[in-house]
Amino acid sequence: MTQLPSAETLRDQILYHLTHTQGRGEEFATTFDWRLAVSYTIRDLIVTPWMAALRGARDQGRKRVYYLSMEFLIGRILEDAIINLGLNDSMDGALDLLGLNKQQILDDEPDAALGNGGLGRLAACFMESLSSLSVPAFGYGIRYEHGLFRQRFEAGQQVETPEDWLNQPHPWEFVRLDYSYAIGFKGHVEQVDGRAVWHPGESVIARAYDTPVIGWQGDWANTLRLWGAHPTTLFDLHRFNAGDHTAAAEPEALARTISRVLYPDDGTESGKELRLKQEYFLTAAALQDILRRFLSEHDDLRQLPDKVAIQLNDTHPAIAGPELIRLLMDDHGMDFPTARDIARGTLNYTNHTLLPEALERWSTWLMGRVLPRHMQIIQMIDDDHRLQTRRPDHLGIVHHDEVRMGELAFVMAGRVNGVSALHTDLVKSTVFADLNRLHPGRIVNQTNGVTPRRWLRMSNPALSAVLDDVIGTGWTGDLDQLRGLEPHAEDPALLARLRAAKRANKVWLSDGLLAGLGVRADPDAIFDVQVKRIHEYKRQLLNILEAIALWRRIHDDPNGDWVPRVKIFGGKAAPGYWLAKTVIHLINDVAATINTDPVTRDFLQIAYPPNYNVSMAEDLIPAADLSEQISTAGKEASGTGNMKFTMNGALTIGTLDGANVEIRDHVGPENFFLFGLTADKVDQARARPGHARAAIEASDDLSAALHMIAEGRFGRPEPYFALLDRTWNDDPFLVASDFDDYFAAQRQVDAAYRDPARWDRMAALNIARSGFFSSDRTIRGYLRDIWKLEPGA
Ligand code: 26Y
Repeated sequence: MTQLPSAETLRDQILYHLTHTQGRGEEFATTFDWRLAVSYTIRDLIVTPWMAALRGARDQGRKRVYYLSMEFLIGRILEDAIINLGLNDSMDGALDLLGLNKQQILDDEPDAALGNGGLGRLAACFMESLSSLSVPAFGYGIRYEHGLFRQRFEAGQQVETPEDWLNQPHPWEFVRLDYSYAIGFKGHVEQVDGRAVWHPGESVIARAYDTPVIGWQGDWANTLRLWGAHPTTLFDLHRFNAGDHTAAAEPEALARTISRVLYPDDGTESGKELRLKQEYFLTAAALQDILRRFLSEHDDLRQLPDKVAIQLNDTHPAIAGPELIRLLMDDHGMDFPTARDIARGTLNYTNHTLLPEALERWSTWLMGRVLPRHMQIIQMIDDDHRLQTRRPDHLGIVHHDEVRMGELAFVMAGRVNGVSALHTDLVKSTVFADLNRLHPGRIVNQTNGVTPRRWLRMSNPALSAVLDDVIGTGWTGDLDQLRGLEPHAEDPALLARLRAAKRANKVWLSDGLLAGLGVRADPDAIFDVQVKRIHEYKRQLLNILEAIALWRRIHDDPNGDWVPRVKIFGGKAAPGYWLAKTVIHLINDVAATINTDPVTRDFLQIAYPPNYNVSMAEDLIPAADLSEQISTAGKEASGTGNMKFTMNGALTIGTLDGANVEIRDHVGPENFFLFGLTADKVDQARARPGHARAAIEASDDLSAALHMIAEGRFGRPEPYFALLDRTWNDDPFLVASDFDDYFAAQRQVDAAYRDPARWDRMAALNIARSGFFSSDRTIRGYLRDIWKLEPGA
């Protein structure tokens, strides 16, 4: 931005919006009114660069990136926008002039929780980096009325309640009534003069709701376009007039269902027709919009790959392959090979998981019923692929009466990418080994990253101030500049400043934990944090078992030289994921017992604040000393939380899994607490009969911990019998096999923490060497290797 508005100008604009947009006098204004007035003031300043970016991309005929994702976990928008516009200081000034409390205003904004976890948060970081790099891009998603459910604990157990962020005005979006598309489902296909004509049996309208995403320094904004589902006919007047008032509203209710709720799952399959409809709804609306824009600027659809790069965020929008072929053949009269090549030149696919239960499959019966024309085209793609690759024996896309969406996405993609080096190797050697042999070079790696604007500058002002002072402010837009900190890593004065920043964040969190949960977290204790979805492979169970074993040891030797620790957990379990919910219950039960033990209370506390979300992450991560990244090796595709912790100066205790491998390579093995089996050993270990039982019997600490649960030391044991039984007899994620190594690594953490100079140096080096994990680097990689376009100025 050329000229930044002053505090006085911002104040005047806020007052203007309070009066003219909110229609409120100052003396009646609530926090909500003020927040909206502030948001509209900031939004006004985004609109100009946004329009300029849209015009610029069109006038210069630039290639555009389209990111299709069922999830965008953006969190709050206001503070991020203030910071990217460079208005932090003048906004502080304006709010002071108005006598308003900034924190209160920021906290009034609900999180936009249109995602479950890592994949959705990655999409949000990518949108921010695309704008920061001035790349013309659109994010396409669904405008869920209810985002991810809210989590409460009742008697230690997760209870879900609906989330209703749209129950109030959402100041950031612009509805575009003119960008509405009909989306069909079901019906039948007819051949007319050699062309297929699909007559859908149902249809809904997809309406565009746009949110601008402003980049760092406010020069460029892209559009996050979320589709809302609306009925084609609002209302059945005939039925209404006949007196059936409820039934008259049915069409509306049915259509709206499609954008009503986010699929509340991050890995377990449910096979719902609604989910398939949601996926097609997003994809079909996005593709119609992309082709409309393309045809408004060009006339030859064969140039599509030169002007359009589409990224499929996992297989969820993988129906894009058949849909694009359908549009090109049925609507634009192309033959199959031409349509196929254009689609493959345009589409790319990111794989985020190897877990078999998260790989999408739809029965051919369901696919054929909901999307009959697409089922035909999928069969054509499959037959053609067998023919082209001369592999009639190839397993294929359609197999055992199921459409395998991973294979479909792969076959229709120009590039397929994994999200960390290890994950990409595993993609090549396991799930897509066969396809990789048929298409060598198609699979590429793009290790994930996170935006340093939100995850450092915004969420950690204390650390940012130290960085600005020591290495200048350039790191925010060029995270590699953090390297400039390295020469100071031996300087006691710098280490003291970093320590003071961390401590300030810990005091802030400690106050919050006391007020919110009644847990006493001593800011001098190790803040040991595990925040992420609750999943067996992520092994929150391993962490809580370590807590029990440690508690027992402290109890046996209360005068020992223990290092005080606060274990902090955060995360939601999918509502239908019974085992994950049992782990939540166990953590809360263990916390209730341990936290009140007068013998150990000064050494060990456990806090599990409910409803972990993006905003909570922004409070927890800057206050963490220790980052728990303890998944079974080979199971966590990348992780992105791990990167946020590293750049905020937390040390990692972790396995060689996902991006942990690269984090350790970058920060140096001496600055990382490694433990556990490696990915290549996991399968062998699991194959050994009785592996868990043997490991438990060999470990005093582990068997004691398990017995204490079974004996009811943490409340009624019955809820845990099945979990205990699974741990003894099956333990597919090798909690038992890795336990002793983990326990020992935790004691190394204690030893390092006892030596503040050593710890501070390690933390400083973690920060200094974390530049690689900026999503700007990731986006540059996609631009170069996948999308084939240049970043902007
Ligand atoms: C099939 C459907 C129910 C489904 C819905 C959501 C399946 C998977 C997901 C979400 C997956 C996900 O969030 N994966 C995570 O993606 C991150 C970004 O790449 C990775 O860092 C992380 O390791 C991976 O678990």
